[in-house]
Amino acid sequence: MSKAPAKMKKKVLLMGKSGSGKTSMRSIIFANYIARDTRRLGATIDVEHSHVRFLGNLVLNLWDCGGQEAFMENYFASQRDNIFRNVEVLIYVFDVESRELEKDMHYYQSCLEAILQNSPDAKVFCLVHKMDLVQDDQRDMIFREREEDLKRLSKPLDCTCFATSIWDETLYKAWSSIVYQLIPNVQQLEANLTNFANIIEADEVLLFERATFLVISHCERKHHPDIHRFEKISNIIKQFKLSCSKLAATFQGMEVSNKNFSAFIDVFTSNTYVMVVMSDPTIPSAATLINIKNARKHFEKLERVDSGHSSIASR
Ligand SMILES: Nc1nc2c(ncn2[C@@H]2O[C@H](COP(=O)(O)OP(=O)(O)OP(=O)(O)O)[C@@H](O)[C@H]2O)c(=O)[nH]1
Ligand SMILES: [Mg+2]
Repeated sequence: MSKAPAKMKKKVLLMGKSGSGKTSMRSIIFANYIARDTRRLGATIDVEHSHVRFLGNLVLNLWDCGGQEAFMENYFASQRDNIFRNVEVLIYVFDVESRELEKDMHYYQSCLEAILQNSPDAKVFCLVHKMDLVQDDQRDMIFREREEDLKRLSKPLDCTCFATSIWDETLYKAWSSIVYQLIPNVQQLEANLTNFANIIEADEVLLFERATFLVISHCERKHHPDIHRFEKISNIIKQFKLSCSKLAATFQGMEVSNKNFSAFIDVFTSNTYVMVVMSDPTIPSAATLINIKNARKHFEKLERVDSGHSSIASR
């Protein structure tokens, strides 16, 4: 008899000044909000904890830290150990339109100091958020400037920066990348996906986490020019799935075809959806659907073994 693998909890700190958009992002990615609904969110009081089950045994322990100054001061003083201990990931959110850049940076540095002391191995991500408020042709330049400053200020820690907005797919790109770092044995998953793609002769295969629709693994066998396609698909399909559930329907899958390719999106394992893109016109849809069906069991098993092994390794 196999024992159920132990849960693996990973503490994720979400920080940044009040109104920068922390709770908005969390609600959209993990709680099925749509962007418009976030306008109704009130300021977060102290810390809001949430546990998100992600890929079976992986549990994200999100600490959404209210950013009002009185709270921030507390985090760095009386609550310091409690907040900054055992952190796996720090996500620091900057409002790109903030007019108190210096103060924002000051708080960020205090935060890094506390991280260095208490969780020196934590991974650090900075989100330059609300990019939709910046004029289109200025976005790249402004982001690069900020990124350069942040990387310099973060030393000796390394930080990865993303330009984000709740109003487009950039949010999915950032959160996919973050979550990707937390998935145990993601390389093994990717190797198996590559195998699968080769066997069925797909152009591309993607795996999405089932609840969030974040891309957690992919294999590209034929070059595709749009580097933003993953997050666009996450965004579109998640919206569609939410619309379905409002109509009391469950989204199971879909097939989209034109003269160049067919794309199949389908429920895959208990924690994932899969997308398969095929362009060989001699392979009938039915064959691909059967191939997907046959691969399920293998990936289901892989998922269980995966998380089981690594939960032992991580002790
Ligand atoms: N234009 C724009 N507005 C955003 C974006 N993200 C969030 N907002 C808005 O910003 C406001 C504040 O968002 P919250 O998520 O509550 O901010 P918070 O960081 O949680 O604030 P505290 O809980 O006080 O720390 C809301 O009205 C959101 O709709 C974005 O990407 N673009
Ligand atoms: Mg909040």
